[in-house]
Amino acid sequence: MLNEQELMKKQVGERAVDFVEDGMILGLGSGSTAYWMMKKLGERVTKGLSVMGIPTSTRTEGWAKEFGVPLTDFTQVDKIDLAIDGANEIDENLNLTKGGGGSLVREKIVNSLAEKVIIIADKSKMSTTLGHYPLPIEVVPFGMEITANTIAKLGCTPVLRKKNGETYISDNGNYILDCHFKSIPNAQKLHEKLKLIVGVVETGLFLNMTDVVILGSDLGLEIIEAK
Ligand code: A5P
Repeated sequence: MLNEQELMKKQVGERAVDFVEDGMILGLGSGSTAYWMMKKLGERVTKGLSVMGIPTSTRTEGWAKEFGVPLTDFTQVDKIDLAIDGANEIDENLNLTKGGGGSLVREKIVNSLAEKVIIIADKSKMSTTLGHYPLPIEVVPFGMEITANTIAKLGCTPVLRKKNGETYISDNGNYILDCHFKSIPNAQKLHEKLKLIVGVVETGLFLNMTDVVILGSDLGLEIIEAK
């Protein structure tokens, strides 16, 4: 039996699959909400839907194989019709913090190429201003200490992500620094400053990229379109 939050994730994940049309090239997001989207997508494929997907993590790639969703890659396609992905925090303008699961670089490559981006999440992820969720920043392992010190000067204490007691390694072979800025009033400016730091690969700020958010709450599903 699913708890209330898991049920919400399932509902928003499945609802997003209604937006998928035959022949589409899909961006397949990562995370526990995207899991439900993948499962439903697999059911539709079994019933005859013809789509190809690009997974944003090795985990999602595994689900695609498990549920029978055909995969492709950037040697075969140069555009994506629709990306469906989760988020860690969503502000009023549908700007996001992502990367809680460590897949921010691949997610950003895929989502920025997509003609339409749908974000699936439960209501607890909404906030007026980003910053409640520590910002994941992917960095090159070499010189990571120096990169972290430079990031800290922008107003946070970077924490090197660990998993099972070991330093977490992203699908791209990099490290992730979780950076709690407390409040990010100007996400664009912060993103630009971070990208200028040598050693920073990508930030978890996904700005002006989202077209639709499907939000789950105890009152049901809400579909929010970007202004
Ligand atoms: C993965 O790196 C993230 O960007 C996920 O999309 C995000 O963490 C949402 O995951 P959940 O659906 O598990 O909350």
